[in-house]
Amino acid sequence: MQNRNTPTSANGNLFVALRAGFPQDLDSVAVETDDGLFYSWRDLERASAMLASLLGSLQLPAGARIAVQVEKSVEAMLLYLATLRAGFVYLPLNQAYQQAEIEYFIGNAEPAVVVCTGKNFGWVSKIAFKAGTQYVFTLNEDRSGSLLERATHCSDQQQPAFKQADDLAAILYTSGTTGRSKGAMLSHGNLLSNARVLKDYWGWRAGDVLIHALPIFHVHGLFVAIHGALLNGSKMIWLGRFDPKKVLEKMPQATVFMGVPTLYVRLLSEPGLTLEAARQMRLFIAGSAPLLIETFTEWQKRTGHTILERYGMSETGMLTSNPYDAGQGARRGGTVGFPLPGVSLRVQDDAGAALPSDEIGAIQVKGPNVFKGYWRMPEKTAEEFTSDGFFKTGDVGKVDALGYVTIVGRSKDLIISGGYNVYPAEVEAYINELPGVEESAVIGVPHPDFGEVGLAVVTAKPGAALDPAQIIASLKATLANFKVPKQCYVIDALPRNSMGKVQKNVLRERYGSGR
Ligand code: MCA
Ligand code: AMP
Repeated sequence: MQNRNTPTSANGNLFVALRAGFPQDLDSVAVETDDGLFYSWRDLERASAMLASLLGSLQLPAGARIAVQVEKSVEAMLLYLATLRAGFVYLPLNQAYQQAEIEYFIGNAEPAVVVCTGKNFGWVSKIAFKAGTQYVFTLNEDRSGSLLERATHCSDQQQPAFKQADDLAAILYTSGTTGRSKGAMLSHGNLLSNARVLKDYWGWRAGDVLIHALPIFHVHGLFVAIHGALLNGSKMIWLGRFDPKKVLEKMPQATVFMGVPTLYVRLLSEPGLTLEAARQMRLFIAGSAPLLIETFTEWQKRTGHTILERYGMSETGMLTSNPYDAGQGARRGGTVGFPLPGVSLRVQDDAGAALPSDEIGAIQVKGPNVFKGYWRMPEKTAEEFTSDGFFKTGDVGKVDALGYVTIVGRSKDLIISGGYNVYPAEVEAYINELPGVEESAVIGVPHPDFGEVGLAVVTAKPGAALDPAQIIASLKATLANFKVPKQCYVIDALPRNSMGKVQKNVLRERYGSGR
């Protein structure tokens, strides 16, 4: 019997598997954009080959990281495919990140190549060259920039690099509870195993068309959505940014939609969301943050469809899913369904003992989708795994007698806002650096659109006067916009317990209504 870690003679490159999903008719439409462009499957094949040829011509070291902070475009997706194809490691970065954040990622990952937008070239290239990056290319939303200019001179014939399943395909930075972000290392095998499981589990079939409305620098838009469509040879209707009206306009030509809960909330506020508008649709999938039961129920009423909620992480890809097939059970709002095939999921108490059904504890997981560790952080990696190889998700939940998993909270101090993760420790560190600030606490409070948003509570140094609006303005100048607390209060002292620890639960009670 072959262990999944045993080297094999088959090429384990994820790109090879994705390309095998392309339909026979390579001239049919693979991607249709909202600004009227059509890309055939042959275009995807040729353009990814040209970009891979370019990367291959740069004499990069094995395992080189290709860091990318660009606007969403089909070309950005092609760059991802080309990176896989050429055998390098893709490192996507949120467009909202500002200088200090980018400086950290580039300094930590030491990418050989950085691709940024033309408007950011000045400051990004300065940071990158200082960190030893060999090449900085530009790629703009309108397809201009040095990356494509160079690639047009490269061959459209390229043999995908030979990769083992365990070889690194991507690094996704996920913030740390104690400060700096950690790079989750995902292998070709991690990504492919998850994509294959989801293809079967969600019943991807011939004729499916996906509306792609998510950003492509996170697991949801980059892996779950794109891999799903490519592996199934399905056309994507590609929206540069989420716009509920555009989604509704495209819905009659589509069958599958994926979104974070905020997307569903915003769609529900459109009068055009009706049974008729959703008639062609086969499947609505939600994840990345808890879907409120009201959203789930309202969606059923308005569209006649039951949203399928699933749960995952950057470190693991998808872990659980409500069933697609009614024969396997109902899709239950408020739950994230069953562990996916191949995923072992257990709930433990603080002492490390397995808990029976319906009891709440720490969720731990194991499976071929679970990452290889945090980039250059062996100790942190070791801390996050149990001695028997389960990954500690930091999520708190339970499994009922039928096997449905419910997430009830998080042991990690994390806010999920509109599907983006915000780590209070990181934001507090920035606030604490501001003049006149003694200390701060950032908490998550409920929000009707983003689900949860950050709220900062700050104390002043003796004699200093603080202006909450000024604090927010200062943060906006340095931090990615989604991390900036929506409200700020200046108080005399933070509530503390007898151990001296800030009582965030007390602050949540006090400010939880988001007043
Ligand atoms: C924008 N803003 C936000 C957010 N997005 N604030 C908090 N949280 C956010 N998510 C800020 C803007 O900077 C602006 O601030 C103000 O809110 C209003 O912006 P708006 O124009 O409404 O925002 P938008 O451009 O429409 O973006 C909202 C969005 C976007 C479409 C919901 O946040 C989004 O695409 N979210 C999806 C994230 C995602 O893909 N997550 C998947 C992670 P100001 O007015 O002050 O300038 S993958 C994952 O979690 C795991 C693995 C999984 O299970 O999938
Ligand atoms: P990330 O670090 O961006 O990969 O975010 C992963 C986290 O998102 C998980 O650990 C969960 O806390 C949360 N998450 C993802 N999907 C769901 C869901 N369906 N319900 C509740 N939380 C979720």
